[in-house]
Amino acid sequence: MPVHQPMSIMPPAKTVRVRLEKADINGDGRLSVKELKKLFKEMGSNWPGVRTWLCMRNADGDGDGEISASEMDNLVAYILNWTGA
Ligand SMILES: [Ca+2]
Ligand SMILES: [Ca+2]
Repeated sequence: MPVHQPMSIMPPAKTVRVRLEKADINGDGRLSVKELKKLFKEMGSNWPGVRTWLCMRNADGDGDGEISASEMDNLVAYILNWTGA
């Protein structure tokens, strides 16, 4: 059993969603730039700021700078598309 398992294999959508829900630190049901960035850092991303920016560009449908519950599906789909990144 490996002691440390990096995010080299893309997790299923459900796992991604659970992680995103846990990333909502202030519990308002929305993911802010700050909360997303922290999550990507924890996931071991080399460029959490860039990742966050790309996520916002792709998933933040109404452009208010936060991922709401209805935009979460877009974000999950986008993250699952990162295969190999
Ligand atoms: Ca939040
Ligand atoms: Ca939004």
